[in-house]
Amino acid sequence: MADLWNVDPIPFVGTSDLTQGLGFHYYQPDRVVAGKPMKDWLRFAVAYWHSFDQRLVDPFGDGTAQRPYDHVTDPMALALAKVDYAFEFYAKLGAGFFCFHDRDIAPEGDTLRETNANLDRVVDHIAELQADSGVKLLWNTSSLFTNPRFVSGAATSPFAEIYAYAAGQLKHSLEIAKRLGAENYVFWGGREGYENLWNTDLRREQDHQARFFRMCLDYAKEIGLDAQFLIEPKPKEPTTHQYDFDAATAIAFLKTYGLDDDFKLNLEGNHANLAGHTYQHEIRVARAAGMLGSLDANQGDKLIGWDIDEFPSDLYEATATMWEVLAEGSIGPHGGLNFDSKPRRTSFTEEDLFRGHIVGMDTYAAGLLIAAKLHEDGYIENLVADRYSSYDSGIGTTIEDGTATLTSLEAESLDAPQSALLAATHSDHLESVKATINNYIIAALAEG
Ligand code: XLS
Ligand code: NI
Ligand code: NI
Repeated sequence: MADLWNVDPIPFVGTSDLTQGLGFHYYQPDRVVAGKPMKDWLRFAVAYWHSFDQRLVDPFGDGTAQRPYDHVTDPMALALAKVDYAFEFYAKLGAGFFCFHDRDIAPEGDTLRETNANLDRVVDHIAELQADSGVKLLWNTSSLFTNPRFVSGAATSPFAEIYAYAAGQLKHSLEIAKRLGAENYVFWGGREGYENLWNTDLRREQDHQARFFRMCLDYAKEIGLDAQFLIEPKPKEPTTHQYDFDAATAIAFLKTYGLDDDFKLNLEGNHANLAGHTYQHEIRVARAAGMLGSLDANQGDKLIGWDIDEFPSDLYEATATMWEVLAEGSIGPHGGLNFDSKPRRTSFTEEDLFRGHIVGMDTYAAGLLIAAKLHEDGYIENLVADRYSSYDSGIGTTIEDGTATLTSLEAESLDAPQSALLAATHSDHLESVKATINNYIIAALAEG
């Protein structure tokens, strides 16, 4: 392996040295857990924008990042060089997938035609390295929010010229998805929302957005692109209100416009929190609708409101996430865990970029081990089955099969004593459920 990064390939070190930051303590790609190798459950992806473009800026300070390609100054040469660095990074980390926005990988020209030409040169190089390495494209997407032209949105822009430009840009992005064998294609509506309702025609903007998605589906069909389309919900930031607010809102939008058969959801931990939900909530809502597509693994900070995209380190959250994934059988039909995450500004070295991914991969590998142990024992399944068991016979069955009426249910209830009704509800023991989950976390990690 070339040595573009000043870091050796990351080894598995197990749990003997608990402080080794450049080794995996839990992640072993080929270890079989719950019937599948870890790497197939987790399908880790590196996010191009955070890992290779992001300079670690915040609203109050310049970038601090030190990257091994910083000496390259020509924008096109830099774009091409970064591809080499990126593929060596994937190999040293052992990540099988990557994700990118069109504008992450190549500089824009003055016209869309020039921009597409720049893009194609870099895509050619990516295609070569994908063929050499076997690393796959989990998804690509189009940045319809970075360039100033998208200041008022793209598919929801009040200005038809901008809408048209976005559509043209998207067309090429779908062609790239096809060329690079993308398994999914993501739509994150960064500026598809509003800043203020007084100057916004909400209904018209949503109709336009649905029309945009329909055109994308039609074009994908035309070119034979079979990537799973995904919407990534987020409630706000950069807009005051984003239309794909959360999983439930995105599902309602897709159903309203008859797009629900062709889309699933890409869910992000930090976005869930911004919407006032847990990550598990968003995943469960998507699962309930048959719409779990993929996961953007990151976490927010309890004390900071915005989307700060920390690498995930919260074991409890990773356990809940992987419990949902095990219950589902996979992360959606073609999903994976994309680290939509960046190191903190104080973690600016090359090594730190590896450390960030390592903690994320290890956290999810540990979450998988814990969740597998919970599933193996059927602890949660049994608990939930027991809690709803009154629907499995008698009056409960009549409710579920649709034969119950208000009159039949009233007859059951008129003379039922209060004490019996209250006793029937005591099946929960939520405090001991929480304690048991803690016990599973400790026991599974002790086993390693
Ligand atoms: C921003 C989003 C973005 C999407 C892809 O908050 O998470 O990074 O994942 O456009
Ligand atoms: Ni994301
Ligand atoms: Ni995000």
